[in-house]
Order: sequence, then structure tokens, then C-alpha cells
Amino acid sequence: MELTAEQRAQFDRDGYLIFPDLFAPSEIAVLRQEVARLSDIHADEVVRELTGGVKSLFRVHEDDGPTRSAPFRALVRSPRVLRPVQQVLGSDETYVYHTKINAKPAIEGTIWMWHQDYNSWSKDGCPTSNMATYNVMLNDTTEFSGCLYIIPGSHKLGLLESVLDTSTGYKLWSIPKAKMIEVLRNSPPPVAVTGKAGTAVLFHCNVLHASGHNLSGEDRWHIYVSCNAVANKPILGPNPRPDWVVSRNWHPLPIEDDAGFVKAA
Ligand SMILES: O=C(O)CCC(=O)C(=O)O
Repeated sequence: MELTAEQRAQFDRDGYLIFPDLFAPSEIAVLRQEVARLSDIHADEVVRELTGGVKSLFRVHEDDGPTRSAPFRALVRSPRVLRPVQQVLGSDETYVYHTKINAKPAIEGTIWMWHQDYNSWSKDGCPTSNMATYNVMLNDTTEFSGCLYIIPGSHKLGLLESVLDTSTGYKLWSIPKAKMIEVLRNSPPPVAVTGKAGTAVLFHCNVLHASGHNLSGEDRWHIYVSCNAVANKPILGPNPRPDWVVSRNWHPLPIEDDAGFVKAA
């Protein structure tokens, strides 16, 4: 899948792109089966809500480790995912920084406070913000079920100061309250990124985003494929985060079969 010049200009301007209904219901059914299987695994790669449900399942794109998954490994190599990522990063030599399935369970799935992904990734040692994330909705996503909110154009603010938010099961570098209020009062209104299962979203690592609690009766499953240019691989410090959140596999990812993830099931 090749982005048009117009889409590339839109990504540069707004910091994100939405691809409604990009994956068919039959394709999403395959991926959902995998999430159900992976949710029973107990390992470091599976982060839980403070109440016990699965918050995030990391490292589903490799062929080793407890959360390995042949369908998700094939998904990150599909042209529908990898080609747009290569285009916005301006490099055919890209790799997966991490994969994460945010399960946001019905009723107990908690918020993600306002942040820029590069708040964390700069601290991991990635020299520049030439990084992006590709999200696929694995079920219908509404405001009620805790959709993502994005502030259009906020990547142009550059990297903002952050503080470590420890209020949920996953520690996250987030924007301090006073700064965030100032940004919200001076920015276009946040966009609620809702859509049918199979909708995809690609966003820049400096775009400000957050999401609400899942108050609905259904889990809200999303996969996030975060990508980096090989030339921007992190210069790791003395106590780097583990491999499942900061991949050490920085071989360029090949583009493979667009239907590979269905065949791999
Ligand atoms: O899954 C969500 O609702 C938000 C996830 C997010 O913001 C992130 O992983 O950076």
C-alpha cells in the first residue's frame, strides 16, 4: 500500500493518518483469535491492570519468546503496515521498536494519560524523533470503549517535558498537568479516533495522544506496531529497558505477503 502525496502532506501537517476499514472482518477474526490465545500467557511481556486483567501484551512480532505469534509476525511485514511506515520515516531500512496489544478490558481498562511516545523513546537513547506507530483496531472502537484521542498538529510542538505517571499498571512518561492544560487551551480540539474493527491509524511519535477508561461491556483490543529507522536505533545507556519494550533486533524488516498473517494462522 503506497501513500499518496496528499496523504504524506497530511501526515506532515497533522501528525497522523486514519485508514478506515483497511482490514476485512475475516482478517481481523484471525488476529482476534490470537489475542484470545495470548491473553492466557503469564510472562514479563504481559502487563496487567492493577485489578488483574490484561493491559498490554508485548513482543508479538518475533519468532521466539513467550508471546511469539506467527500471524502478528506476518502482519508487521505486510505491505499494508510496513510500506506506509517506511514512507513516513523516509527509509526502507526500518525495524519494529516494539509491538504491544492493548487489551483495555471491559469496565476495568484504564486510561492512558496525555503523552508523546518519544517522551519514553528519547530516554531509551533514540537520537531523533523519526519514529512512528501503526495501530490496528481489532474491534469496533468508540469513545465509550476508550478510544484514542489525538491533538492534530501537536507533533510540531517538539518534545515536551514529561513526568512518570505510575497511576496505572504500566509506568508512562506523561505531560505534566499544568503544561497539558496550556497546550489544550491553545490547540485545535482533540480528535476522537473511533472506527470499525479493521481501521488503522498511523501517528508520529511526537503527536500528543491519550485515551479514556473503557466503560463499555466489550474489551477494546488494539495492536500498536511502533517502528524506527535502523539509522535511528537507540544508543543504550547502562540500564536499558528490556528487549520486549526496546527491541535489540534492528535488522531492516522485509516487506512480505499481504495475506501472510491469515495464512500463518
Ligand atoms: O491503547 C490506548 O488506548 C493508548 C495507547 C497509547 O497511547 C500508547 O501506547 O502510546
